[in-house]
Amino acid sequence: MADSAMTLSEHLARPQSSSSPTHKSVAIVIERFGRLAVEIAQELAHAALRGRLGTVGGTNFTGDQVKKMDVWGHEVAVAALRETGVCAAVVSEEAAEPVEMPDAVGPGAVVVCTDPVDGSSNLDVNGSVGTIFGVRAADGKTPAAAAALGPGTQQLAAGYVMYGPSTTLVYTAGHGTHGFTLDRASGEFRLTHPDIRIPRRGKVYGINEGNGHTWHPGQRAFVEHLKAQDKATGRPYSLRYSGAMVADVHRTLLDGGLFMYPADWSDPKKPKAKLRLLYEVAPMGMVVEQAGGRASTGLERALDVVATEYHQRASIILGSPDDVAMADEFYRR
Ligand code: FBP
Repeated sequence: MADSAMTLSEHLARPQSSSSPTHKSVAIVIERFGRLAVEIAQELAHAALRGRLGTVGGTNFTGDQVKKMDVWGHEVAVAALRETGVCAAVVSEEAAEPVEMPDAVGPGAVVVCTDPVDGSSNLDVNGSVGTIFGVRAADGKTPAAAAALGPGTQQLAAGYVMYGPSTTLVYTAGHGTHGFTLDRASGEFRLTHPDIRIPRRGKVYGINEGNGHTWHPGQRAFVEHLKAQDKATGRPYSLRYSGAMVADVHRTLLDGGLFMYPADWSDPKKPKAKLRLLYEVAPMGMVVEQAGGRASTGLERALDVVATEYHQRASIILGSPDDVAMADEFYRR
């Protein structure tokens, strides 16, 4: 079946997508992420043989240790997006300042926010990692990257690539969420998961329980609720946590349940989140909502959070709509 399935390029070219210049650029950018994913998958498969495991030494502008694959991934992603000619700026996890691309101007120009290699802690242990992206209209802004600031509802498209046993690309351009699998022989992504619909409720939750002592009381009570024995409501839920947001979100999208990375509420006046709003939380929020799911911070809809800084952090609770609604309820108590 799959090898005759529609390719990513064919899917992006379908007539139903709007024909506005910006939407053409969205298709060009997503198609380019598809080809970039083939390159990254190849490099990941040979990283240990090419001396590309381990860190570059020192820490980056957010105090994190930087992996060699993070730096390489950033460079090839920026080069690929520049090559499209429609990308006016890139906000990347690996660059303190956005990369402006003044050659890309005009009505169709877009701004891309990306985490080129997500799940860095899995790189040296051959665990699943991913690439995440969100696309917004550049709107003639100067600097162009400023168009990335604002709520996640302004995203035109979003998606991710998961590098696991197979390489999967999932995207939404506001018309549902669709999944493709890389046919390594042809280098083409083929439609294997059309119009993904997340189950209303799940049986699995993903969270780093090691942070439990820092959680909001509502978050702690909610996780206790998920772990309580009650056959009638399908509890206890099972815990699954891969250490890479992309892998945990992908499982949640297909099987239902929850992925959560709540903020640290040790100081309730200043909750501290970990994941980044523009290139982790907002893109994944759009992907999940377009599949019938829900994405919350515990206190508000994740896509309503207004980004005022490029590397702003936000907490996230996403997944099956009934499960996320229940989490919000616990936060309100
Ligand atoms: P990066 O690896 O791109 O920095 O992403 C952050 C991340 O690795 C997520 O993919 C993952 O969900 C989370 O951090 C894991 O964090 P922790 O190790 O604290 O559980």
